[in-house]
Amino acid sequence: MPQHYPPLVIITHLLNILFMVLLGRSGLEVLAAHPKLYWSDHCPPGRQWLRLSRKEFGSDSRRPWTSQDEEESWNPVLALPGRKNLGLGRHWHFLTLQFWIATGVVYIAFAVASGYWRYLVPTSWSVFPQAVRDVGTYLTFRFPAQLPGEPFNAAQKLAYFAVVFLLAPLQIATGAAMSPAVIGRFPWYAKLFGGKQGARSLHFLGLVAFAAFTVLHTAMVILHGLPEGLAKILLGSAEADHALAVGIGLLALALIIIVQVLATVASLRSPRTAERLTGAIAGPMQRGLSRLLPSCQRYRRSDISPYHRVNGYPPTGEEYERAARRGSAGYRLVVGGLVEQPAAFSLDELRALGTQHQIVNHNCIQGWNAIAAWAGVPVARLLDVVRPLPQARYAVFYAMDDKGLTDGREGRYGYYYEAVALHLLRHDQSLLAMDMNGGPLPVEHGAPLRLRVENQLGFKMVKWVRGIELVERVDHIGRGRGGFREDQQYYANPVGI
Ligand SMILES: Nc1nc2c(c(=O)[nH]1)N[C@H]1C(S)=C(S)[C@@H](COP(=O)(O)O)O[C@H]1N2
Ligand SMILES: [Mo]
Repeated sequence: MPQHYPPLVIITHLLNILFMVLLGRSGLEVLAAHPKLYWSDHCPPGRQWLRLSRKEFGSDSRRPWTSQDEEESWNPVLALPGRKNLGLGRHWHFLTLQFWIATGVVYIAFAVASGYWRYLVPTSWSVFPQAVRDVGTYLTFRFPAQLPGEPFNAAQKLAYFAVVFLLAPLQIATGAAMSPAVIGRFPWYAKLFGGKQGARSLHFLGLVAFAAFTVLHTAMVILHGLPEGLAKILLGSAEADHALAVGIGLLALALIIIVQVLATVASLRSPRTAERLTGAIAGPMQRGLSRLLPSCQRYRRSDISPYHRVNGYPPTGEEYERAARRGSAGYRLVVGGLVEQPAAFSLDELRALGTQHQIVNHNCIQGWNAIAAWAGVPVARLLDVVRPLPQARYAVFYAMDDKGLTDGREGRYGYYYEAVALHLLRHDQSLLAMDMNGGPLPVEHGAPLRLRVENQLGFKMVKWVRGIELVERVDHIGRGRGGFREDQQYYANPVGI
């Protein structure tokens, strides 16, 4: 039988606490961006099963609202980094996720190799009735006996088994079921959890279960006698120096808290630097998923959501009003930059390139989704006409909404734009849409023309497109991060998760 508390188990346990706290706090930041949970993939406004916000918006609301108005600002003690920083919260979440999984893999590999797994995995049915009796014993304020030759009693063994082998994998599985690239490529996968919103709800309940386990587990360790416990775990014997053991324990706790404070303060004070550092580690995963998993969604007409949220207020201002008065007949899509054949297209000319129809799931970065039918011209057809030069790597989609006018109170400014890698635009379901749900594209959803890239998050799908520029690099455009939301909200580009 292996040693009861091998050093590797202790080290991975401490790292696990650190990463779980980072994951939990950054997860709350993500939740704050849309603090509502549903069981239905239509996210019907007002029909959530949980709302962690006082603000109420209904589908019949009389004043115009967009999904960004639903976002909440949560306290930086609770959320990482707090104060409406969805972009950075996501970077922290995906960065930590990789370290957390790596720690888990090391732990499991060690448990299997050393035989330690026998302490965690019930190998006989008798553990179950014994665990029930153990809980009864706990309820009479006594401690149940350990299993013979093992460090835990039956109730502990089952609880630890459930956390390591059920709860942790469930969190990973439901997390993946929220990725637009994963569910764009494998729509059946989200359905395993009752859709993306089912996965999102379960992911939140998983967090609650982790938190409940942590509170109970810590309370038990303290009740069992913290100094002896720590001496046994950290120094190998209950008789070892208690003061030393408690000292080491406090040091570990202090380190965990210091990391939280540093991560939070750095993110709030120097968001651009924090974005560059965390994004460097979280980015490859986003890029890989975006590249490898093109969307092939085929929902049915009956799947179309009765209500499709809007994000981004429609353009205002003189220039737009003048254009709107001319109507779609006067509209020209200008395509230029690194192309052999710069051109301007009317909507009819675009239609003449050949249209395509798709019923797909729209995933907003904030957390809501909705299913709609879109029709328009595949971007690949347009690229075939203008013929990008070999050095062109991105297409930049420029929009007509000046955020200083439409979203100014959030401190945002400049025209909306997004750069999308050319290889993503060549995917089958990358579309310049002119129709939605069988009718002309409504103004709030991007009339006369909006982009659809179905394995990405919603913010890449520029509405009210007025021009496209092909470029090799994006660092000279806006603040140089590849899009309005990347520049001003620290989102990632591309976004496969
Ligand atoms: N021009 C422009 N395009 C935009 C936005 C915007 O604010 N301006 N918001 C984006 C975001 S964050 C999302 S989720 C989708 C929302 O599309 P919808 O309003 O049709 O639901 O549009 C994207 N395209
Ligand atoms: Mo969004």
